[in-house]
Amino acid sequence: MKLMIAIVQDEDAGRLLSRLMESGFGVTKLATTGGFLRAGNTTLLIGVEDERLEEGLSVIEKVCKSRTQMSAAHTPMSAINGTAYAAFPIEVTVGGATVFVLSVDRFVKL
Ligand code: 2BA
Repeated sequence: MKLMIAIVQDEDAGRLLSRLMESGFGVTKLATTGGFLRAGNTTLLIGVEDERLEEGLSVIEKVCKSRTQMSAAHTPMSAINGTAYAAFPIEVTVGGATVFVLSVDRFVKL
C-alpha cells in the first residue's frame, strides 16, 4: 500500500476530492499553508493499493491544471526587534499538484 500526500490549490481541491471519492479512493483533506507564498492550499492524504497508484495520480493530473499568477513573496529582513518580512511581486506557477508517494508499512483500522 502507498500513501499519496498531494498538495493542491484550494480552487482545485473540491473538484479533486469529488473525483477521487467517485473513483473509490479514501481521502482525508487538510487545510494547509504554503511556506513560500504563505497562502492557503489543500493537502490530501490518499491511502491507495499499489495497483491503483497510477490511476490516482492520473485523476490528480487531470483535475489540477497549472497556471501562472502574480503574487507577493515575503523575504525575511533583519530588524531591531525580531524578524521583519518585506513583500515584493513575483510571477509564480500555481496549480498542478505536488505529490509525495510513501510506502505504508501497516494500515489498520482499530
Ligand atoms: P508554496 O511554498 O506557497 O509555493 C507556491 C509556489 O511558489 C510553488 O509551487 C512554486 O511555483 C513557487 N515557489 C516556491 N518556492 C519558490 C522559490 N524559492 N522561488 C520561486 N518560486 C517559488 P509548487 O512548487 O507547485 O508548490 C506548491 C506547494 O506545494 C507549496 O506552496 C508548498 O505548500 C508545497 N510544496 C512544494 N514543494 C514542497 C516540498 N519539497 N516539501 C513540502 N511541501 C512542498
